[in-house]
Amino acid sequence: MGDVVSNESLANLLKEERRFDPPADLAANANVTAAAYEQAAEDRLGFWAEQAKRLTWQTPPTQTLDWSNAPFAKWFADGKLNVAYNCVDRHVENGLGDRVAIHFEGESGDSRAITYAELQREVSRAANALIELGVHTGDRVAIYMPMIPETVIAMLACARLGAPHSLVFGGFSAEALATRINDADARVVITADGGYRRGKPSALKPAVDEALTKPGTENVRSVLVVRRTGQDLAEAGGTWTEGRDVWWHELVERQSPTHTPEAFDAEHPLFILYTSGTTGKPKGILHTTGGYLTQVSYTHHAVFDLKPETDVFWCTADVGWVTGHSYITYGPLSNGATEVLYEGTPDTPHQGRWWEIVQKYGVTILYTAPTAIRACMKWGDDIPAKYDLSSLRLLGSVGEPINPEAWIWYRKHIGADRTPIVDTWWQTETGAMMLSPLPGVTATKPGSAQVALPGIAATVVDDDAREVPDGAGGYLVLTEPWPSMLRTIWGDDQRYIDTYWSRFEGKYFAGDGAKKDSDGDIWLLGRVDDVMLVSGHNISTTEVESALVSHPKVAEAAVVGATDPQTTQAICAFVILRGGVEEGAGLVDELRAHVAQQLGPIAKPKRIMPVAELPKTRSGKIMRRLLRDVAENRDLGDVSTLTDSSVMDLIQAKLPSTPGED
Ligand code: 6R9
Repeated sequence: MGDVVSNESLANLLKEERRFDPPADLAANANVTAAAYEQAAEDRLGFWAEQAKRLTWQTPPTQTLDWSNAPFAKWFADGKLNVAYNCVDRHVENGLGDRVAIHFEGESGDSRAITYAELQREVSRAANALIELGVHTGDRVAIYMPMIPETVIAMLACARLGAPHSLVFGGFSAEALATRINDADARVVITADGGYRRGKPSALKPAVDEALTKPGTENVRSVLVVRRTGQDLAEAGGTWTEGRDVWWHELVERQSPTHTPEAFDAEHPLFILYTSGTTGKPKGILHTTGGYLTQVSYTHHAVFDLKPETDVFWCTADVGWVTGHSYITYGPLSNGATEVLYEGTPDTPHQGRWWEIVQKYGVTILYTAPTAIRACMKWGDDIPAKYDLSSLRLLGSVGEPINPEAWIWYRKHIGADRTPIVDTWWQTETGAMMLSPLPGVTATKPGSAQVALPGIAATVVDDDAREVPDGAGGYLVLTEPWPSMLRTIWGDDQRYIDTYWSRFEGKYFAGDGAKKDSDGDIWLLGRVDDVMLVSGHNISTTEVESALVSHPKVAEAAVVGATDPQTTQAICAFVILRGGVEEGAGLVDELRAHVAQQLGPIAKPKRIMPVAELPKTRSGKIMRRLLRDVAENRDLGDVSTLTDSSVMDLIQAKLPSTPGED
């Protein structure tokens, strides 16, 4: 990795000159000021002990960090609290029962507002229902649901009982669901008949039925089913197993709306969430109670500058991903926020759907992913322009490096050239945000997550674990434990040590490449597995992609290194053009010349292929592995985790006539 920036022609890759100071009114009223960095630098653990006071503890902790058994951390170990109480009941006790917690918007326009008082009743009923199904503290509950309020209610009901949940994204197959049920040894599955997606009901229950025929799922004794679409189960390919399957509306709705929460140890497991590694079985990332909630609550307050009385927050992620766990369920609700929960896709029934929702609810803070921003760029500037987006005051990005051009587009066309953008770097494993500007403090740079949050220690190291100087590149590492860190991989402590703590002694290895610019700000360069080796130079896929996206005709780009006899790897780019741009002769040469001019001749793609879509994981990350298969004319590997596997057929169909070879 060191090469990426030691090479002079690449040293100034996309050197970003644009800076955006915090708006004066935001800075003057910001929840968090520059003093937070000083406090945390002086006394990191004291800083986190202070943040833990944001929560209501039944037994306040006297200990902060126990790192004596590193890398197995304990935070606030002698404290006791209930997560659901912190996210719901205490707000009602504080007189906020009438505040809307969730504005639910269904894909087809049905909507429902749920106040904190209602949420308390619903979560209590669901907890009582789980008790009736025999769920005990410590039992694992699998949740396989669409984006509906019952999903959040189910998570909170599990948390209330100390029964760790394991959400499996609703787009995953029966096979993937079975693997996860088996690994966590789940006892109950909560699901729905289906959800709405792209204007149609999309069934879920049949996948549960199929999953439960597979070995290793025998311990599931109940399936609790929300009726969302009302579709005929048998017609959708499902079954109903008497004695095992039970309707939510029959069981939950007849329960008492009160339930007294019990406080659990701060290190009690809260949830398991699986991340699919590139190889091997998925890793069950384990998060626990007190440290996790402290950091999601603090970061949601600090990074989004949340004013719960007036803000309307919207995180567009699916609740089945970590972003949904931390910034739909636990962060916003622990802070008493009002938030939007949207069931469907951004372009159903039309490409202005999101902006219509922003306008309808007066959304003030929007948190989304670069992939969605680039899709909007592709659809055209005129679409958001039709809506009143003036309520927005802060924008966030997460999930992938955001190309500077996409950042600028987001600020200009969604944020009216006025709103700060917080580019937040973190992972399922980190539980909460780790690097991000603070909107009232940091002068932001398009494309960079910039700095570790107060209380977080991150840096960039070389192959020998030495911190790189400003202006150089290497690997992103976290050098001190943090409250919301994963505690282990479920059932596999050794894999936890090997995966995260063995590459650099005493440091957490995130798997991401990064560089420090001349100010010491951090730029993420993508997963290290994706870095290309071209004629002896390590070149980051992210930087070549950003160079392509900085061309006015390109909305999105994915770059891979394909084996090449002369140069070890050759850069191969797949590009999606902006709305209205024709492919046309000369385009490929124009783009190659543009990259060469931006980054230097070494980074010039050997091939560029305009495509209609790119293969993405279901959380919106580009699957470069498949594009490498295409670029190297190999049979495609596993496409089961793709959002839409027909995308690959389209890409392959284009191959024979591909222009742009040297
Ligand atoms: C929250 C989430 C984690 C990986 C991470 C990195 C990439 C996330 C990013 C970012 C650059 C950002 N990533 N946020 N890269 N800038 N702001 O996405 O969790 O699904 O576990 O993915 O996503 O590569 O290592 P997860």
